[in-house]
Amino acid sequence: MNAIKDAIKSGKTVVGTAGSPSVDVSLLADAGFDFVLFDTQHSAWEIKQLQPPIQAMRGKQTAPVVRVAANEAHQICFALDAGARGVIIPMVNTRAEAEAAVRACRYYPDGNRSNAGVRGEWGEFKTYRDYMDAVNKELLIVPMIETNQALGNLDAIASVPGVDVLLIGPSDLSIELGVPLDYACDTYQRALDKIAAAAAKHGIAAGMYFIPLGMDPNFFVQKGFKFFTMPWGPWAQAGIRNALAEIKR
Ligand code: 3PY
Ligand code: MG
Repeated sequence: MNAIKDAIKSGKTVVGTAGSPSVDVSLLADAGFDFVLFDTQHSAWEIKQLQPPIQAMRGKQTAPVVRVAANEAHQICFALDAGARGVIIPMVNTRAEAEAAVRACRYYPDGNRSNAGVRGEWGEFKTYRDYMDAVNKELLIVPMIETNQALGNLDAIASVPGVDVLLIGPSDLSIELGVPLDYACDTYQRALDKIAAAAAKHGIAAGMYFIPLGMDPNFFVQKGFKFFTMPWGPWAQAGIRNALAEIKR
């Protein structure tokens, strides 16, 4: 029903990439990423313009995942009505905030998602209630851990039913820790280990929103992280360079 949720539940590593309004996201979906990210917090995507690009991914294995700009029910509702298969929620700092995010993702009786008969790209269902039940159960819900407050509430956040991943906001977390963008220092590494341990303890995944420049993704894989985004540009350029070199050799 939702391949990315199934992958996370079965302990697989998932890798996505950020789409942008100037690129046909179906090209990225066809390249084999587990998800394409629509970031409405820190990129040019507008939450109300996501339906056409998400529709363009219809029938593909790659999941559309939306980062909302804030932990607000109406933002989450826009993302889900557009057809997101996963939602990333920034700055989730407490159990109550995690619970509010999960409630906003789910229809009654599991939550308070508003319903106006708009539904995203989740395939065919016999009845509307079947769609509601499927999304309630199958949506991937990803709160971001990027503050000292969240670091102090890891168990409380990770134990909220419905939370699938603890996703680190690498730069905000480094700023909060007083080591801005110093991803290699001990303070930062200790925080990463604490988050990975909390996720493992509660049987969910830990993730890095991006891999800091110059760091090896495998370093994070070895620490137990399972959810990443990688920039597709350098990989595409490398592939094109190689193909050109083959022709021109
Ligand atoms: C962070 O680094 O804090 C993020 O949220 C990534 O965009
Ligand atoms: Mg952030």
